[in-house]
Amino acid sequence: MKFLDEAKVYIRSGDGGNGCVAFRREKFIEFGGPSGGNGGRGGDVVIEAVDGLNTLIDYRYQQHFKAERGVNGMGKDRHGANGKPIVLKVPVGTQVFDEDKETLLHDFTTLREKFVLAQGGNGGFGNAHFKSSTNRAPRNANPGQPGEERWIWLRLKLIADAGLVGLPNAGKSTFLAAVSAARPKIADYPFTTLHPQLGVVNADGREFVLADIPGLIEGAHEGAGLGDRFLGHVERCRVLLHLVDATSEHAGKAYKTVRAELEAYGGSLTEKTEIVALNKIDAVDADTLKKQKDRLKRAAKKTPLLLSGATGTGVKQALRALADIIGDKQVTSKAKRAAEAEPWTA
Ligand SMILES: Nc1nc2c(ncn2[C@@H]2O[C@H](COP(=O)(O)OP(=O)(O)OP(=O)(O)O)[C@@H](O)[C@H]2O)c(=O)[nH]1
Ligand SMILES: [Mg+2]
Repeated sequence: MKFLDEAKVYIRSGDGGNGCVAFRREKFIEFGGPSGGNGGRGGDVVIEAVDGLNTLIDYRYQQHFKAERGVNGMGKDRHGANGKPIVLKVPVGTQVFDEDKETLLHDFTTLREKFVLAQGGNGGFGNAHFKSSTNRAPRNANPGQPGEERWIWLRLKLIADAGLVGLPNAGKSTFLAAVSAARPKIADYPFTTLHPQLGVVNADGREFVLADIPGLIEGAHEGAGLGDRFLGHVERCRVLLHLVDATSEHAGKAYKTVRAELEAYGGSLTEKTEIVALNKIDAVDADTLKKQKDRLKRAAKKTPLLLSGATGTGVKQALRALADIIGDKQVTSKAKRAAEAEPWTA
């Protein structure tokens, strides 16, 4: 498995160190007084969005993360050291959910963002702390407070501006390869693409990130094919490019199948702006093309673009249409590197 977009992780912050009960004992010094130091604070569990990561694969190998405990206080007024925090590193686009998988604890959208998942326990006071004018030899100290423990879910959602959807074999990966430096696997069988792939597109100087996801089939929301779990990756897109294969049996039905799956997935996918394109127009004769175009137009209730990812026909227009919706923005060099650094192959 090369790609992991979900992981369950156990975290525990450090317990606080105990306070200490001690008295100063030295030759020639009578009643040296209390000298028990405080316990150190336990370490926090922190989670941070870092550069250069694009999968949660690391969490396949390690699922338990514990921060250090605070050191106990000691005699001679020595305080215990604080426990070291532990930092979980995740890619930008990661969402942190509670154990129920529903309560969103944090959504990482920018680089170097940090979030404290669990605070370390406070250290206990040593008996020196309790010294007062009325109690000059206290014999009590506090225990350190326990750290917090919990299970959390990490879920990665790609941050792309535009997303490619369609049935398997519609030519999505071919399109991505034609318009970006990404080199997705392309073949004439369904489910060639097993995990999402990003590419940076340059449309007349306007740049955006395009995501190619595995094809959808009827029943994907019930797990058919590769299911619809990858649709999470297009949830944040501004616009969808829906490719329909002109060589398929019925372009209108193909379109509707995918729309039904987008609908069943929920979220706001069906409310997103959609650009519909009839793809592989180089592979059909003029009659079939007209027939398929009409069917698609009727199903989508708008005129589809005519496209061939293989020969390049209509590709520029499609990119322009996407860029018009996305608007002006520049893809940062970091996002570019992340997108094109052979994502998903850890
Ligand atoms: N003639 C023609 N063939 C195309 C075109 N685009 C893609 N193909 C072919 O169609 C087949 C499927 O292409 P892919 O790009 O792998 O399709 P996909 O939508 O990514 O498929 P999955 O990853 O399985 O969902 C390959 O054999 C491509 O060579 C096109 O514009 N014209
Ligand atoms: Mg593909």
